[in-house]
Amino acid sequence: MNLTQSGRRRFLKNTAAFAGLAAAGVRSASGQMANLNAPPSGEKDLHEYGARSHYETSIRTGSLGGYETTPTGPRQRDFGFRTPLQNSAGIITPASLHFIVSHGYDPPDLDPRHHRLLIHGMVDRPLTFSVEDLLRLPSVSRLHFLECHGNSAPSGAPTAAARIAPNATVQDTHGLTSCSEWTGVPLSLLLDQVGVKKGATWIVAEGAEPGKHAKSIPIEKAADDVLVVYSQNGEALRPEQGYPLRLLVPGWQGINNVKWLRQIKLVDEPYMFMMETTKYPSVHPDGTSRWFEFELGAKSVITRPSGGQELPSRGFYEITGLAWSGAAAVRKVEVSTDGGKTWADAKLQEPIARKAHTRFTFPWTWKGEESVLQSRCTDETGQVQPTINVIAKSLNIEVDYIRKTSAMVGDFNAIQPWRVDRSGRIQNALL
Ligand SMILES: Nc1nc2c(c(=O)[nH]1)N[C@H]1C(S)=C(S)[C@@H](COP(=O)(O)O)O[C@H]1N2
Ligand SMILES: [Mo]
Repeated sequence: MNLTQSGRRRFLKNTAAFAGLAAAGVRSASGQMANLNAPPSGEKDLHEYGARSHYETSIRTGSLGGYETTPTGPRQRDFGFRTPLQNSAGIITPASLHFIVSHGYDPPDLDPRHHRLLIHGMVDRPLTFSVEDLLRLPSVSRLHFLECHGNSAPSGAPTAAARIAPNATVQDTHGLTSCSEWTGVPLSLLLDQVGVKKGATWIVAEGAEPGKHAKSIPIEKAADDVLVVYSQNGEALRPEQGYPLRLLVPGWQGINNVKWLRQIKLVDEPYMFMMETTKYPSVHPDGTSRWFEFELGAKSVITRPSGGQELPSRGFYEITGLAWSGAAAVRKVEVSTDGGKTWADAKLQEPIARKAHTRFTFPWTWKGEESVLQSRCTDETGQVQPTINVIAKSLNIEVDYIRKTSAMVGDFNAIQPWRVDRSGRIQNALL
């Protein structure tokens, strides 16, 4: 059976609420305009699709995966690139600099004319949606951050070394978070279309790359604020971010936000995929691990001045950074310039959106003394960003274990201290 064809017909038939739309869909005009100022052949016309000034050099840093040797044989490494937060302004991350975590694969080359999203399992009517089908449905645009829950963890060999080194930058420590305006269709609307059967308690979402990244998500969340997204910051998703469709699961660990989304199945239990059971959960010294933790905690970091930078002279500096929480909006950010002895409220910039980065600023005059700069986020639910010592205590582990373990201590949202020495050099002072 050709699911695509029949699914599409069913979609059109069952979409009673939107029956006024012509079956042919709305197409954009594709007429080519003659370019009177075409550059000599071989040269790019930067007016057709913009590029930044060649003086701007800020880039993602990371690794392309490949293989690494482990005691149990070769292992495919993750494909990970970090956002240069030290140069960030406001709260939107340009798509070109959005962080990337992909489990070993380049983005698959998916043609949006042929790509389909299938929603099936414990439903009344399984349906398939093309991108064009989704574009006809009521859309929403929302500001949300994404964050890999390994972000800022000072554990997990071999890459942790770079994150806890004294010369680590905020890109090294916190670069696995970014924030965008995402546009798409609420998943709840699609679930209404397929009709959720009683007893369906989870969804499992799967991507279209060779490794078929998949994730189990409780149905309450799926029906709450999850989006099926096709746009990022006003244009189509980038291939690295899941073109042409991804799941956006606000405030929850990055791993839930399935890219290159091709099917959602409604089921009555989590599917225990490799990534959610063995690879991603934090492992404790006693061998236990934490499964199915979803929501990211309250977190913040000073992005400027920050690790690896240098204050050229004494005098005034605006301290600035980002704060966010997976639970709610940011209520308050406090800044300390004396190693945590005293704290004062930072100013929060508008807009302050739920489950989005919030920009804070704090005026500071450096008189040449050694200083430790840090920020502390409180969200609307009252969660306060903890110190590394408080985290270790709550997990019943030693700070030293966090530093030395090759397992990842994820969801690590500790306060990040940056030490300014008398010469103005700034270093990572977490450990
Ligand atoms: N299909 C697919 N989706 C995926 C992944 C993946 O490897 N494949 N990685 C997940 C992880 S672990 C994270 S942190 C986020 C990262 O999203 P980004 O690459 O758009 O920043 O995507 C998630 N979705
Ligand atoms: Mo991740």
